[in-house]
Amino acid sequence: MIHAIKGDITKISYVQAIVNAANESLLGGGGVDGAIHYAAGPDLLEECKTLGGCQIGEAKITKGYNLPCEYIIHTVGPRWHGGERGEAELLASCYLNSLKIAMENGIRKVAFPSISTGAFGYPVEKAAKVAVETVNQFLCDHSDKIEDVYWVLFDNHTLSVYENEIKSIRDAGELYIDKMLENPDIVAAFANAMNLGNLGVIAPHKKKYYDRYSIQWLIDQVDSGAELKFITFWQADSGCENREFSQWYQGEPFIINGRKYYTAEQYMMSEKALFARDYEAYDKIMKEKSPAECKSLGRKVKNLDGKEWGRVAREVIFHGNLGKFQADISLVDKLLSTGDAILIEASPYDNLYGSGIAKENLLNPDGSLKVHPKNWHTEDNPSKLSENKLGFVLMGIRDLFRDLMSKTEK
Ligand code: AR6
Repeated sequence: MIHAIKGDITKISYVQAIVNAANESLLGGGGVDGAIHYAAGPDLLEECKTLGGCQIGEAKITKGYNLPCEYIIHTVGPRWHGGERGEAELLASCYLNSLKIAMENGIRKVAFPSISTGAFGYPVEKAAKVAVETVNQFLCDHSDKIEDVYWVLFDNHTLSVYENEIKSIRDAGELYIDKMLENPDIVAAFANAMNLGNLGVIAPHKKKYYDRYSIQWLIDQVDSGAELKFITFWQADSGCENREFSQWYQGEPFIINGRKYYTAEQYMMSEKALFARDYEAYDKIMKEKSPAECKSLGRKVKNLDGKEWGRVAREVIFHGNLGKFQADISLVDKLLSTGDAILIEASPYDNLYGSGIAKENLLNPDGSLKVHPKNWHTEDNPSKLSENKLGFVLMGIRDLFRDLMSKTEK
């Protein structure tokens, strides 16, 4: 994906390479160049001396030395002379050549500064347009090789300009990931790679699955007198009923977008950290196998906009659980074996992802409901209606797998 974030590029640990906005000598300078040389240490200069400089628009690679990333790609941006001296083409070349070098070196995640917009005087709005369009096009052609491109921007103004540029490309439907999904060959290849036949789960369709069920839907079902069956789960320790459905369940590790996760909880908490742009927390969560630790790190994520996060949480848990189930067909079988039952995370503590009520207080011995869903709440928060988001998202995933099966059986 393409991201614009605020920060100091010398501190970024989650990419394999950062790009330096250097000058033709490659022997250091001010701005981001100075900061990179300072943080990498004097060995960087020694290696740079062997490179014989670099032309404007070209790029060369060195090791990362004391930086948290493995490599530095040095490129030389154009100086701004009013725009009539090929500045845009040269700036585009900086991005293209940097990404080519990244690809040749097996680098999948790269961070750029805002090349040329400091000492070289390139107007930020104009530079951001070239930068984002060039990288977006490159990713269209090479998304199998380059996974993430970040702009790490030092000041709020530059950040907002790059953010707006990404947004306008996305709003125009030109963002590479959306364009790729219009191509049936790519969708089919993607589906094959996931071993699921020609699956219709890609972005435009998935909302109908993760948003299909809700507490209001259940209230209406109960009120309409429909015959309903309920299946609960909570906690993942051995012996816990239907423990496979818990986000803490640890089965086969699974891969989502090239990253490995041990539990759906880890996926969710890492996404939470990314959502809040707390990359330090993200790093910690990605290194942590225990779901309990992931959750506790997730609680400490800084600068989280809880309301906004609440709006996307369903989609996030849908992705995480889809990844988890896809990694293990026996989990899919287990999910499908629940038929049309209402799935409930019967946690007495969780009124958001669960019912807020433990199984014994929620269901009668014959499996019927003891408490109407309009009265589901945790003991300590009677005024807040429980939402059972995890249960409902899992029901959406169950529908998805069922639809896929019926498509592939035809
Ligand atoms: N992390 C991220 N961005 C930074 C950092 C940092 N640590 N430090 C500065 N920036 P500039 P240029 C931002 O001048 O225009 C050097 O002397 C900065 O706020 O570094 O391509 C070279 O040796 C600005 O938004 O690069 C060349 O002679 C952006 O990085 C010349 O400057 C680029 O500013 C290159 O000029």
